[in-house]
Amino acid sequence: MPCDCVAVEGRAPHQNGCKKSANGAAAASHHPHRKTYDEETEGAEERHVNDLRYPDGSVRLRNPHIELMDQDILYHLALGSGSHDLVEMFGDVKFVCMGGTPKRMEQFAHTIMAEIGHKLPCGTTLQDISQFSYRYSMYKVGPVLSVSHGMGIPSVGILLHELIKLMYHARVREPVFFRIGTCGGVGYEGGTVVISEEAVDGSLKNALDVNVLGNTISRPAKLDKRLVRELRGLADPEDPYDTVTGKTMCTYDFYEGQGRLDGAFCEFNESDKMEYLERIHKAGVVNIEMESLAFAALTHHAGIKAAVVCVTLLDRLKGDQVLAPKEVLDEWQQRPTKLVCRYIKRYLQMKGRLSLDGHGSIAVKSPRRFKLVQQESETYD
Ligand code: R2B
Ligand code: URA
Repeated sequence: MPCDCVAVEGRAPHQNGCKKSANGAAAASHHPHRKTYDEETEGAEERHVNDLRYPDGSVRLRNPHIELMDQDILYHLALGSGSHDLVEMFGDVKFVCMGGTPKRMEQFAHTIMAEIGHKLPCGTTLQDISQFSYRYSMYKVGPVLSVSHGMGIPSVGILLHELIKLMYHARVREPVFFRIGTCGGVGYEGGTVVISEEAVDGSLKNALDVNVLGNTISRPAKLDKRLVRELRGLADPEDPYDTVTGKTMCTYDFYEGQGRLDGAFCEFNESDKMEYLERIHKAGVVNIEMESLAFAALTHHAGIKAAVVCVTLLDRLKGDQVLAPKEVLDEWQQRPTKLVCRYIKRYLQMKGRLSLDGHGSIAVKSPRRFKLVQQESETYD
């Protein structure tokens, strides 16, 4: 039965609230079953991604229920499609950058603001958009969202469901997701930057197993190969550290799950541990962390380009404990950030959207006089 829905700006009809697709048949005619995509080539990858987008490049949800809902509350982000104008608030987003802690992602927001010359209106500051969720924090700097994801697959999984829906509600076109994080190196010393080629679980399986209604679904944990190459190409030979690519092992635990001998429990010995680490190293694993499997699997399932860039905090072939001093760890954690900033800057430069005439809410005319005024102000009680 034909309906009277109208496609808006290249998007298919039935997206926000049209009830005519409420019966399965009508919904299926607008959301035909997507082919499975265990194809190997990049061409197939591109087709997979295109299949999951509307003609204007915006994110298509693989869930027929959402468009039938009166409103969609993104509970852990303290946002909702009925309460917030998500197109107005987030429609211009291009990059969604995620990392573990709220503090680090607030810092990232300030860094990217300086890097891309984004100006806030005078007298205003960055605000945590999700502060009332008390779960994740989120900052927006022009086309960049900076969001904390917490620790582990369940935490990043919940966030990704809501961020992918946010992209859909906000009609964001061709977003790119980054995870910027920390990890243990396998054969790489602390401070090495690792760009993940793909994510594997503790038994080297390149898929995320999700238990749905009592059944296990395996979702391929693939990352965008071209994005890996582009990021690799942005590593500066002058950088005083190595930037490498390889497989990332993602585990459900930091201690026993990563073969550490220093957890509260341990039922294996040093040689069992080394045999395992050598085996995964030979299989191409270069680092171990705790989110990449869900990050790769859910972004791939949504047809969203994504990359994982981490810095190693130690070489797991040499030990278990993170021993580097705090200042050193802080500097190391800037390294993946730098690479992602270079990527975002280069993209905006190519699009002619980079403004380098200031940042924050203050425009400086003369740095020397600016400093003098600041110093003078500080001397008054
Ligand atoms: C890296 O560091 C955290 C564990 O310390 C975890 O979130 C991860 O992936
Ligand atoms: N994060 C991890 O998950 N593992 C490490 O060894 C270091 C950081």
